[in-house]
Amino acid sequence: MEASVIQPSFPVPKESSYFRDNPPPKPLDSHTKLAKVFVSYHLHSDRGVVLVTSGGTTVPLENQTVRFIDNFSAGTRGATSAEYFLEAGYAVIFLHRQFSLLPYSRHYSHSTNCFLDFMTEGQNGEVVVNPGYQQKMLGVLRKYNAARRENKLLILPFTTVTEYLWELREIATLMRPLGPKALFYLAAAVSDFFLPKDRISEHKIQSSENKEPMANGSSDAKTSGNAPPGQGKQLKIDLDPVPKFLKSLVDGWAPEGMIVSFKLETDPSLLVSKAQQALEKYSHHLVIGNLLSTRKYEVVFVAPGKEEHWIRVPVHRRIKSVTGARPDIKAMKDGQTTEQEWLRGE
Ligand code: 9Z3
Repeated sequence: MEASVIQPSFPVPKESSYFRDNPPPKPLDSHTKLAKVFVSYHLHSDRGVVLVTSGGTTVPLENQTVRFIDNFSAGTRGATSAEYFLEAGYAVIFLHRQFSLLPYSRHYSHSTNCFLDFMTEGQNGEVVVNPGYQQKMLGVLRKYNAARRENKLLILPFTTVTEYLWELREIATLMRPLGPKALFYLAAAVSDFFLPKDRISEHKIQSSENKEPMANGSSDAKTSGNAPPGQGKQLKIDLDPVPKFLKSLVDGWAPEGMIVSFKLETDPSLLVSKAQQALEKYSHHLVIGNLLSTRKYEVVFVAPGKEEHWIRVPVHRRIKSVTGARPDIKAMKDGQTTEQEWLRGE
């Protein structure tokens, strides 16, 4: 979740107190072990290791979470980029929001076409890949198998923003021995705000009590603001700012690594200046800016001492997604590229 319009006017909590006050995710130990083995495996090879972060981060409103704040990201950028990194010879740690898109399988999931549409029944009653998809699926399958065989892809999930930050810190620290061979490609959509552990209610927030429900675990009317008469059942959410972890990443967790962050905006007039501000503030290597509405076909690279540089998908490839009617099964069987394939970056 980005918040570029309302600027917080309160002090941003320090990283150390954030990790002290917000406990680590349960699988952190097992993820750390896997990442350690993965990094050691690639440590003395020539190849770089990239941590790709991907997908949205949630902000739970209850400890036993029924409700949470989320954002739009499906993980397309991260999953697609991971494939390109693998093709370029990198080993990839793919830290992603659970159930968001994954490298390779993304070609057949989260699309308007059910994966079963890619299958058909063979002559002997066996399940086979639709002839129109054989070639492409074989290509994807080979790349996927190669990444697994060569131990080049480690997939680790997170859900909440706090889990994300714990995982990022642990993995970045483990990657430190890689020195300049470590690359951080931070495409996950990270919430700017969260509800800290000490203010989160254990149980589902109730709407039927006399006291005003609060998303901070309190039912004290003094802290709930002045609800207009008759609106006592409003839910008021009082969030804290998430610490600016990029500073910690650059200065402490991964001082020698190359760090690429993403900047998401909706207002075109803010994008480049916000990307520049991030670069000045955190002194890392590259900010890739994108707008919510055009992120599938244009991004801007902002790097220190360089002119901003736009990369755009050629217009004739874009038109397909804008004018193309939703593809029918016949067109798919004929092996034509569908709108969803275009949207997945193919
Ligand atoms: C991005 O801007 C990604 O490109 C998208 C990708 C989330 C837009 P999709 O998953 O979308 O392909 O649909 N990531 C967000 C970057 C972000 O949250 N940056 C934070 C910041 O600038 C932390 S580095 O403060």
